[in-house]
Amino acid sequence: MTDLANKPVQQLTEKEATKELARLAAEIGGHDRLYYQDDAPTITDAAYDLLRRRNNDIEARFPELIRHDSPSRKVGAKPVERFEKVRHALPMLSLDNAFEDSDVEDFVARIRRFLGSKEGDEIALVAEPKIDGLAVSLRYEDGVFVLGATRGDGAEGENVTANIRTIADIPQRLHTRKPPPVFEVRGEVYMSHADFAAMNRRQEEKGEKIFANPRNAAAGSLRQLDANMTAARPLRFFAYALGEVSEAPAKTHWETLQALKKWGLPVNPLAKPCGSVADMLQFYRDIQHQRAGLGYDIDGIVYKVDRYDLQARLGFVSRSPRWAIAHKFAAEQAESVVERIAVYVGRTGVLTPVAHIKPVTVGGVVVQNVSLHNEEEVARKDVREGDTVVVQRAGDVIPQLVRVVLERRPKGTHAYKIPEICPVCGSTAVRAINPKTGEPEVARRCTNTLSCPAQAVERLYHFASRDAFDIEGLGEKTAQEFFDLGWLREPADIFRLTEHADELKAREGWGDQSTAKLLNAIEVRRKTTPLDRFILALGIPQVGETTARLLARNFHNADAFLRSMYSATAEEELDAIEGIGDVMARAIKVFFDETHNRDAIVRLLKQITVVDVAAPRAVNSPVAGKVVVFTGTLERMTRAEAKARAESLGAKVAGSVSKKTDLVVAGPGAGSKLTDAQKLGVTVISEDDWLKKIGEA
Ligand code: D41
Repeated sequence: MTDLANKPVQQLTEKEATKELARLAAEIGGHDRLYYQDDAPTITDAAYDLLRRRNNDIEARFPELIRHDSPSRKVGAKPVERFEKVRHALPMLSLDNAFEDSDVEDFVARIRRFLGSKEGDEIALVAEPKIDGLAVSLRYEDGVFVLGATRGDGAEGENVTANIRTIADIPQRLHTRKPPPVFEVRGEVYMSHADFAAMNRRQEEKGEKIFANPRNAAAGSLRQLDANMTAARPLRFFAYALGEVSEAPAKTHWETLQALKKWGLPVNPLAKPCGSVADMLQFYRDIQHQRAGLGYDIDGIVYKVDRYDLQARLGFVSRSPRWAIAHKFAAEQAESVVERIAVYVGRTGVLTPVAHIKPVTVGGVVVQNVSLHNEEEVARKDVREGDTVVVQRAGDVIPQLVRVVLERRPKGTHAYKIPEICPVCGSTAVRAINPKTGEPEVARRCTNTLSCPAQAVERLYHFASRDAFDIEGLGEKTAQEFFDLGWLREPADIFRLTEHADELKAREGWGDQSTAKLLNAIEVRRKTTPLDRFILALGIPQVGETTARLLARNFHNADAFLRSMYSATAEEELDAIEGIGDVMARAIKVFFDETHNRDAIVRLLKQITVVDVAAPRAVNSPVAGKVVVFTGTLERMTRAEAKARAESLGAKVAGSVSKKTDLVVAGPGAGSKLTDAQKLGVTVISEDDWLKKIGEA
């Protein structure tokens, strides 16, 4: 393997190249995770760049071997300050709108008149769903993707090539042996409903911005200055037109769609040829019925004249082609009155205000609850109890509150204020500061992470998960089942599940074996879980694996850790740890200040024994575990440096000499500590001897 990793790219066989690309994808992917998610890179930037360069060189030699998960799709480039402007080789036109059936009839009649077509002559058109995303232009030169741009104002857009490369739907090369020298494709970047919901859930858990709809999410994701952010977002693409091309693949729009599909570009599967206005309106109604189940937002139907020669004759007026039109679905809106604004607590402790409105039918569905997302959103729209509001169903799925009808606001209303205590458990609810931006998160959260009923299942499941207590068999479903039975309310209950062994064995889906297996897994963890996993399991906001490990290595055992967290100086002590900033320190302190959390930890520690964690690199060091005292003037380093170095080697540095002291390092001018050491018979060495001892002389 190492031999292969060093073999010059020019000498690789195809088989070796395949192997190398697989290795590089895994390796670079791993380094990306360490860098972007854990903030803990393990190689230098230069070494990382070398891996990437090798990957790119191999791909240049064997383009057909480019992997779907290739690092070249994930960029790795530094974030840009802002996007470069690009002029579109051919302007990106806009679409005229039709709202009524008669508008569509007029559209076709206009075309017939313009072309002078005779009665009975069929004008072939293509109807396709109008994707509610954002339009982009992709440029391929000799079949290779070279430029991706947003539509912008139609004449000039932004260069988002690096971001486009991360979209798995979009091929880096056209799948054809003879690609035209220049080939521009236009289409829509969008996000599916499922991916949108999952992404918003993740955003919410991280306390980051929630997007109002898939379109905004797609736009926000595509316009990330750091392409690595885009790569983490599930964007998709449908192609629907050509831009500048040195050679068109066909003479009609329909055939072009088929060619695009063959060349590896996704084309909407619902597009359909139509021969008459009746066909077009039938298609419109068919799709309208399928709309809610499509899995992505569409906001209408686009009709296009099929033949390119006719398109050319029709030309365009101002910025819209005469040969195409968008038949919009009516925005489904209705008015209602806000009866009450209630607050719900999600599984991650986030407080979400929801407007309960007088039931109203919007697009055939009764709406009575509308999420207001967060307190900033409520303030922005200034929604109050008693207000008349306009609601709509976005993409026909999620009801939204569009605006307040201010003219109809009754007298004596008050601006809404979100409660600062959790409505479920009564604990304080706070808006944490995002460590990256220094701004408060939009989400307000209940701080009773461990025993708030609203968060219980999520927390229990997290507690037992692989990176935390690693209790196999206690997944989300089981945690929910036990919670519903009343057996599990907080982490301590996990270790009392044995009390329910007989009942469990008798339950549907459980037997002697699976019960024994689960209880055994729990017993094993009762005494084998190390401090870092324990800390991670607590679910302290902002504390991930890396921070949990840092804390564990710093405090070594649960006692010392908790004592520090409950002390008045907790924040300073945390702040002093390399890798923990003041925002993080504050978040941790808030967690331990909540008495519900303290009580839950006390109950938990009655059940389990947490295994100590050694300081890193303590092994093999000649001073590991030794208690060392520095005294006098050190000449080769500062006192702080000496202390940090000794601690990193596993020594404990004490401030005064006692029976427990193993070693005193004395420089010139040493006073009482030196005499104490001599009295107690503690070994005294010079600074030079110390450096020799730790191998740094
Ligand atoms: O699905 C769409 N959003 C869509 C947009 C589509 N299916 N076809 C389109 N066709 C055009 C022309 C006819 C001008 C090539 C479009 C758009 N334009 C368009 N998207 C945004 C502005 C214009």
